[in-house]
Amino acid sequence: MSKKQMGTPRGLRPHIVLTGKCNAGKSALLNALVGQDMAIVSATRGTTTDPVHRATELVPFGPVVFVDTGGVDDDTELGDARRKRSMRAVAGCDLVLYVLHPALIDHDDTAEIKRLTAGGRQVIPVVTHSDIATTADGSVLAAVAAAAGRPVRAVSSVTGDGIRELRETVIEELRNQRVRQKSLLEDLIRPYKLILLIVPIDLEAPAGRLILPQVQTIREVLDSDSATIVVKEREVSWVLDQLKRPPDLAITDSQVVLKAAGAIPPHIPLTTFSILFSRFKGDLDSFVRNVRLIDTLTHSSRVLVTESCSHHTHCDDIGRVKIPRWLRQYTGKDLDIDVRSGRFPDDIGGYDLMIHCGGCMITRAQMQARIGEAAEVPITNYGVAISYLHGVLDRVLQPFPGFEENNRG
Ligand SMILES: Nc1nc2c(ncn2[C@@H]2O[C@H](COP(=O)(O)OP(=O)(O)OP(=O)(O)O)[C@@H](O)[C@H]2O)c(=O)[nH]1
Ligand SMILES: [Mg+2]
Repeated sequence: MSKKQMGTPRGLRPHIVLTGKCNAGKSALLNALVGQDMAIVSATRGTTTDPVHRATELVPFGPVVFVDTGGVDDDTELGDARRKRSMRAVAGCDLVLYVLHPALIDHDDTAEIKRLTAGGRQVIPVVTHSDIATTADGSVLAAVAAAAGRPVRAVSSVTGDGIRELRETVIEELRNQRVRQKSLLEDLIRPYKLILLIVPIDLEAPAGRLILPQVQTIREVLDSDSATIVVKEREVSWVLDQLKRPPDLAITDSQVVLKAAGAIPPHIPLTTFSILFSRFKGDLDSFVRNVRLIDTLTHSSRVLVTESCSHHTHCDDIGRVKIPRWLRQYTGKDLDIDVRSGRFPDDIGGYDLMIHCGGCMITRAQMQARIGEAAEVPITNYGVAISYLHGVLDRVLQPFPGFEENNRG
């Protein structure tokens, strides 16, 4: 794999999950699709256990992540736990390849595909072993195609028959999804706009580079034939003095939003990187609605502050120290605040409010899956909460057309 492919963060790569029964040929199909022996293939049932993520290049589409999973019919002692993990991988993916063995296919597969397609998820059914003279039951195949809403593909991972065509179908689907996908600066930018980015360089800033939300924003500005000026919060007034005309939009890191709101005159639209990400990956409407629940918290309220990355990130200090401090200061209440990275705790239902990180390292589908998993617990996020706790939420929502009227509390 080239450095360039390695360099594309997982949060920007579509995730394709291979699922289906044990021994259906999921791992062999993954290897055939990417043209490499990435996954372990064997005639033993249950070879793949936990989901295995493989970042790779799907030529000629670009960087993706394939997720190879254990069989949905794993009936071993650990089967239940494994199935749950596979379901979590499926919940956060962009596309499912449902792999079928011609001799094993039955209506359990139809039911599974129906479950998977619920909510609009795209599922491509693939029958493997086309090199072996085993014919699948025609009526079940028809039911499978109907459940998936598309034809069943036939392939052989051994001879490579049908693999090129399947790869083309996968790429076409991913390209369609990309066209439908909104961008970070959707509705906010047109060519020849000047965008001011406010980026604090403090002790938490990673050495020698910018963080992903900042880089992604700069890239989108360039893609829109516009220009950015990147500046630390202390130089904002100086930069504004140098300009012949004010910037069309200012975007600040949430942590210095108060300073930015003070330095940027009210006629210049101002928002935060986190608000952009809330809209891009999460659900800005409900985050804004739910953040107002902070005002209803009492001494016995339980709050979960959670981030999707389980490794040490630059958000660590924001989630662990700053947000809990700001929350207690704002409410004046001795709140019961838990901070968790990675998976949600099992007793999620016991929380009155969840404050989630911006999810810059995960895909939109994965963020949406986490919102779904939060179920009944009202969820908002770091960026919306930080602006709210600093009293500037209405200001940073102003750049979004039509947002204020509908969502002002
Ligand atoms: N002839 C033939 N054999 C295949 C094909 N696809 C997979 N196999 C064989 O089927 C067996 C199971 O393949 P795997 O890819 O390991 O199946 P899996 O679905 O990943 O199985 P688990 O990880 O155990 O759930 C292996 O012996 C493969 O070599 C195919 O298209 N044709
Ligand atoms: Mg396998």
